[in-house]
Amino acid sequence: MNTSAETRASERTELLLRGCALLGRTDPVLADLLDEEVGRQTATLAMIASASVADPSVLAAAGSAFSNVTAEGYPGARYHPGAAGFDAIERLAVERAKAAFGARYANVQPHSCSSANISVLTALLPPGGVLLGLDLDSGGHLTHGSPASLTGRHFTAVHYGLDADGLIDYEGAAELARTHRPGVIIAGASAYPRTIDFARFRAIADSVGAYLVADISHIAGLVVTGEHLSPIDLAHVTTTSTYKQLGGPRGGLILIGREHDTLGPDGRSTLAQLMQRGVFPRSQGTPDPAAIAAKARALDMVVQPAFKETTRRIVADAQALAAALTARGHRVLTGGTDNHMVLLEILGRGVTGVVAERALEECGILANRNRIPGDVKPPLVASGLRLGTNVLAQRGMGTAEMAHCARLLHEVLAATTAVSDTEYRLDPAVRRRTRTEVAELCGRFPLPYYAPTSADAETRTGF
Ligand code: DSN
Repeated sequence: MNTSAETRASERTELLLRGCALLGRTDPVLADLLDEEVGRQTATLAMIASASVADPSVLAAAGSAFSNVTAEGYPGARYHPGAAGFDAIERLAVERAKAAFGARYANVQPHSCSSANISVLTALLPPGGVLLGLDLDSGGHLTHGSPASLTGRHFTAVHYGLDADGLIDYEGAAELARTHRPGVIIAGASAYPRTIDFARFRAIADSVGAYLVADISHIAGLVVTGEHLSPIDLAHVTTTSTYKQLGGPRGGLILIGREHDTLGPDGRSTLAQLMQRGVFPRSQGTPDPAAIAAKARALDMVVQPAFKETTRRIVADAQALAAALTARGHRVLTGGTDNHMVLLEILGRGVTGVVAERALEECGILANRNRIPGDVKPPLVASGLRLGTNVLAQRGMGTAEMAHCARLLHEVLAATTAVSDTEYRLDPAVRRRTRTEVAELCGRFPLPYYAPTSADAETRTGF
């Protein structure tokens, strides 16, 4: 770093430190809540499949003075002055997104993957146009045409599901495509533990002249490192969130590979041009420059060798966790996993998903209830439990620790007695013992860089 870069870095650091000090002095209530959250996260065994932990450098970028910049439009074509610095940040984030995913086009402005999906769908479909996506109860996402979402109300949504083995019913999807002639097919899931065959989806889309949109929010990290086959050149458009597996801030991306200059449905604009307009001005106004800076930081981290190691561990850990739970008599949907996710049918053990979730949380373990195919319980109750290994792998836990985690999960569930769909009794001795073991495990595998003394974390970063 030269002297002027050092001065700027120290100004930025001083600003963050002054902000923290001011917050503590002038708003202790809020400061306490923020402090408690760091403590909670460091001491909790998070198995939320849609979560990862952002490196503190990502948090620092997200908390930068770029938060003060208002600039609609795109680099070099803004609707406000004062955006030269933001232009450079956005160009950097776009280049890093393209490099990480091997894409030819990237839009880094979506505030989330839900916003990205809405932008893409409104760019490719007319109001009322037909959309074919995975059913929510089969593991799909709200923005894949659920009636509860704008995407299910504004478009005509048709849904494919799973076969008897719990795998995506590609034949059924092809049949639905022939019958309903969708303009867009979405391949992607929020609760699906197996590899998604994007090539097969592309063949289905081509057979009916539909655009294929791949939503890789849950598996984006695995796609970057090749642990899951990439849809970038198979789909017409790919979307992802940046926080689920990329260790980034809240946000989304739109990516296009070889189809970037393919003409869209209007026959005049390329897909890349349609996506640019689909985000701004059609579905979003001002982008969030600080979040885009944080995306740039995360996108640089995911191309480092340490992240490749982390994603290998994510998959190996999930497979070990699934095997250990199966050995303890749990019903793992599809019999295992190819990604970071393990889905359990839990109602058969006499407790609902929400009861399992709450009992585990009391013990310091986070996993969320999830509806499963044929679920007889409402979404807030659910019959399944979804586990994920992103954060465990970020902590550096390996397959040996997964046997330990499986035992903890099993013991808590075995000590939980349902009183109703939402109420339960948990053996206090098991609660105490599990909390102690969770604290010990979290202490041995700290969140990298979150604890000032975790020097050994330096050797096993990944985010
Ligand atoms: N889509 C939700 C999930 O999968 O948990 C939130 O990110």
